Amino acid sequence: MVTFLPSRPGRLAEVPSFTRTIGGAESNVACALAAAGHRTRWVSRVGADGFGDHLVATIAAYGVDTSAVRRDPLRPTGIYFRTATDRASGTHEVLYYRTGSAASAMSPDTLRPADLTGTRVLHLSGITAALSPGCLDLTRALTARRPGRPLVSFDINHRPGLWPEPARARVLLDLARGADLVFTGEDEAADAFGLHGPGAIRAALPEPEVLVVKRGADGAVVYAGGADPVEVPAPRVDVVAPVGAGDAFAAGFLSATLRGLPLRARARHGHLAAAAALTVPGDLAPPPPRDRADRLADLDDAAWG
Ligand code: KDG
Repeated sequence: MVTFLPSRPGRLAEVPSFTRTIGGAESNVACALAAAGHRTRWVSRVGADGFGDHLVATIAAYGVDTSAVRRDPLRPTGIYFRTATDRASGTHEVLYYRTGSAASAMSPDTLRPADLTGTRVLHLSGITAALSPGCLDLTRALTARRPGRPLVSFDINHRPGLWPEPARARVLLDLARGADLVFTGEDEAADAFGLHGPGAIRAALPEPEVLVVKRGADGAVVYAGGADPVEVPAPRVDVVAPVGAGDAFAAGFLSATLRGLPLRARARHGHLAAAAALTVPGDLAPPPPRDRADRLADLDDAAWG
């Protein structure tokens, strides 16, 4: 999506002007992974409009392969506006203009399992599933277990504003059950599913081999198979805006997964990438250089606590 960031703090009704940038959970992950040196492809639909031109050009400039992005002459590129985060409450307002967007017209034809030959990781999120029945069918088809598929990563990304039906909790849980690696926030799981605490979340989601429960400043709890959960503290940062930090975490975790790093190091790379995103107003921040991130991820637990 094209994203509009406010020129100053305040309610949407009061902000006089906005700056255009880019956002969108899956493209954020693709950009961050490309910036971290991985070969990445983003599959989506945008309008045959100037916003679509900007979005595709900006994402391609990160090094992401956008050759599978189709332009829809009939539907517009999705956009959204948001306010600056209110420091006292940690909240921000979001206004989406994406009903009937080009991306909402995606369907299982957009990406067939056969198109994934040679792909190591497929990253999906609950946001795409929320966009339309066709997008939900696409997400269902891609999370369906089948032999030889890539590692399927799924970020719950619960957005009640996009998806008001009460059925969304069950649908989101079913999608997550089909994935190999699932990311969720602890608060998000409480809001979406009424599940309180990492243990309850794991009990409801035993299928994914790896489950990451993010706890904001309190770090993350990572479950892998039947092993005891691993708690990984987060570095302390002065938060400018939380939006995009979850995507950055997923990208850092996936990057370390692709590099075959151990579980704790994966979560630490997730935290380091998220810390970078937390300190900028937009969704995307350049991830720390790999050698520096590796040195930080290798520090003793005491330095991370
Ligand atoms: O994770 C960040 C996303 O929430 C943001 O870029 C916008 O994709 C978005 C959404 O639908 O909320």
